[in-house]
Amino acid sequence: MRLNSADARLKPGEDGEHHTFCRICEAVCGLTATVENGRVVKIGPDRANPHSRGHLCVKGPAIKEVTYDADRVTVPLKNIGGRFIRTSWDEALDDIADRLSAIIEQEGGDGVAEYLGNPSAFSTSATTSVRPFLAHFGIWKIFSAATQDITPRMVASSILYGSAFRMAIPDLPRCDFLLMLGANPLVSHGSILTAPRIREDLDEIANRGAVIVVDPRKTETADRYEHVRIRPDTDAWLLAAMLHTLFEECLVDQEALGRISWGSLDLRRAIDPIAPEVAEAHCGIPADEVRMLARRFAAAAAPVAYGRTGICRGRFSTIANLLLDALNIATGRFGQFGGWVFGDSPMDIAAVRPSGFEMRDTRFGRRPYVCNYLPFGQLVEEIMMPGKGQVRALFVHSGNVMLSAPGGEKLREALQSLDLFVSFDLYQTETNKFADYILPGTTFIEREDVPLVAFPHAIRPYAQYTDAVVPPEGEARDDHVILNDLGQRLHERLRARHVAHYTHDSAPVFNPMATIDMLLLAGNASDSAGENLSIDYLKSLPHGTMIADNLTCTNSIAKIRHADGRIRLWDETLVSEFSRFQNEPVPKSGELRLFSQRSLKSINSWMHNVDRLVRSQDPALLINPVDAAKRGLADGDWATISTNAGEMDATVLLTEDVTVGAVCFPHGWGHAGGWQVANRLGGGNVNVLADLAPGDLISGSSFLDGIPVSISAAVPG
Ligand SMILES: Nc1nc2c(c(=O)[nH]1)N[C@H]1C(S)=C(S)[C@@H](COP(=O)(O)OP(=O)(O)OC[C@H]3O[C@@H](n4cnc5c(=O)[nH]c(N)nc54)[C@H](O)[C@@H]3O)O[C@H]1N2
Ligand SMILES: Nc1nc2c(c(=O)[nH]1)N[C@H]1C(S)=C(S)[C@@H](COP(=O)(O)OP(=O)(O)OC[C@H]3O[C@@H](n4cnc5c(=O)[nH]c(N)nc54)[C@H](O)[C@@H]3O)O[C@H]1N2
Ligand code: SF4
Ligand SMILES: [Mo]
Repeated sequence: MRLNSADARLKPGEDGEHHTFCRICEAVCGLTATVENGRVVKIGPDRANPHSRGHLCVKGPAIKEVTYDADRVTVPLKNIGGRFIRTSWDEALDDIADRLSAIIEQEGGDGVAEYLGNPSAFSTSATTSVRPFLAHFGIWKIFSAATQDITPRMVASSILYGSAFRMAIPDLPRCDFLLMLGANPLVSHGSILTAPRIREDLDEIANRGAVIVVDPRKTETADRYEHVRIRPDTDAWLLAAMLHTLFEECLVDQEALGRISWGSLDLRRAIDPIAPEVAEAHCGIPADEVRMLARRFAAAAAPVAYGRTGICRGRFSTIANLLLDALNIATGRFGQFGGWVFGDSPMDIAAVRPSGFEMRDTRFGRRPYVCNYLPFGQLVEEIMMPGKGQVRALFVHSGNVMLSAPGGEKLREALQSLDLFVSFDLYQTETNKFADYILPGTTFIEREDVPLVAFPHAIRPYAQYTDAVVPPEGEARDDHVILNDLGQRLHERLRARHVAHYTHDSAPVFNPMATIDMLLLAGNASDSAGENLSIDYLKSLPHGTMIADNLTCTNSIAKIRHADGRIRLWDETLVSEFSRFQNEPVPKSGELRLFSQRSLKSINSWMHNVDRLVRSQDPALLINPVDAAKRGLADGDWATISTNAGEMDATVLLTEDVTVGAVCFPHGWGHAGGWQVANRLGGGNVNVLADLAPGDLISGSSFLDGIPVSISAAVPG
């Protein structure tokens, strides 16, 4: 029965308990926010939310402190000679439209670039407006956090399934053996995997069988289950050798391979040289252990392998992701209960989008263009290299590239040389301090939304609508509201200037919830009560609704986007990548490789201005005592870490948690923006050590995990 209680819901800012959901990470936990006198006074779990059932972490409630932070930018700011001065929306948008229209008149969309930061993926306002806005004005040079965390996965999916947006997930509730590479869900709460109570799911799998975590560090997740130590950036060898063993020992499901895929012979040939002994030399995992792992995987009743960012930031990440899927496919686990499956999204965008992977002609030659994202390093080239099509204007939507992406000084120089740099953010950051304008955005409790990121990858599909809990602070505006306004002004100027290549009759108009409603209608999904999903229906259910208790799983094969409906385990584009892989020399003895770490109270480079989250955080370089002793380093010493790209100092923390030959430091630190608490914190910007050149060549993703570093004792300071 449809409840028509939409009108009974609290309006934004109305006193009482508002039910909403967190949009910091992919778990999208249900939250209850108490409003008194128009302000949020408390945020706690929404125990009646059927999806998270009361789960939350320390970060969700802290959005209250972010929303009311004295350092937050809540009015449009204009940079005048290095100082940010308050301006009006009208003045800011008029000036931006004037300058942008001049650039577009000269260079077309080629003269403008966009960087989409991580939080934009968690905002329906942003996801339904930014890309269409760019497309409307012919802007195609898009950069994104995706090249720092997922494009190799997307390229592998595009090859395998015909769509970069088809990313399979492990059916956790029904598997009994989970092999997990490069993921730490007890801290990250899952990525490309929405399961807010994931610890319970993993505990149950461990009880039924095993959870095995392959990671260079004994992470919080590895510590709770079985841990296999690996040298950073070598997962492709482990997976290749596991597959090698399965083929050699006739443990593959030939029937399933023949029925649902093409190319297994080519793939088998490509991994043939990678015996477990070869993997041992690269990964540091004994060959017998590699064989045992393969046999255990094949012998389990319902095994599945899953990997995340730790296999997306190296030099062979597309291969690693492809082989991960191949392991699932070759053992007959694709599209099976407890196996490797596509989620049941209520709106299937992947079904209508193109494959999402192409090589695109740019003024620097052909470059990977993955879901319309160019390799990050190209942003610096585009800005710095004079000539036709030079990027002179940049938009950044909720991104902090100075800390989150490679580049360091070169990137700073590029940002400073732009003619127009407009940032959409909540704060004055290390990045937008070089901007001409900072346009204040809303925090997630100030906007209406649906949990878009959770739709395709939820283990137990669910949907929810939330209104804003409170109206925006100051003059903050949603992204689509800003772009509607800017789009109108830009449209008028381009028409007035008679810009030949601008042919639109009207400005673009964005209405996020109308778009989502249309997509839900097209998706024709209903919830477990049998009601068709629509925004109106979701409005009547303040705690959200389960679409189903479990995934369908067996519909996965029908979701393959290749015309013949079969998986491609091989593609011509892989030939050169595999030859690079096969010819890669074994790591030099004594080599140290740097990789990343996340912590529970931190989210990438932000939320570091919330004192109660950061008080206890003091980022340090984790190093194994064996490696520390060779360099004469003791606990608490200062060390200098250097690479061919840069140098940074850090205190060292000796721990056997980190495998010998590897060191670990979290990203997102080294603050020097307009956030006063964050600026006082320790820790340096680890990404000054990363090179602008991509690591994984086929996807163009950045090389952030497994960077060879040298470490020596430093002078304190
Ligand atoms: N070495 C290394 N580097 C990494 C990683 C790593 O593991 N190691 N991880 C990578 C990953 S996975 C990611 S996703 C990227 C993240 O990289 P980015 O997306 O570039 O940066 P964030 O640190 O998430 O910064 C988000 C910015 O958005 C602002 N913001 C937050 N919420 C909102 C909002 O609602 N509206 C607006 N307008 N602004 C908002 C914040 O103030 C902040 O300035 O970093 C990557 N970089
Ligand atoms: N608390 C918290 N939660 C977050 C975030 C956060 O900053 N803080 N960020 C969010 C974002 S943007 C993302 S993308 C997700 C990421 O979600 P996850 O990928 O689950 O989280 P990470 O902690 O990055 O896990 C990557 C793991 O890979 C390991 N690793 C590094 N290099 C290698 C390697 O070469 N091989 C293998 N096998 N492992 C390797 C690291 O030690 C780490 O444990 O987390 C999200 N959730
Ligand atoms: S786990 Fe993620 S979604 Fe849940 S409260 Fe924490 S940050 Fe928010
Ligand atoms: Mo990410």
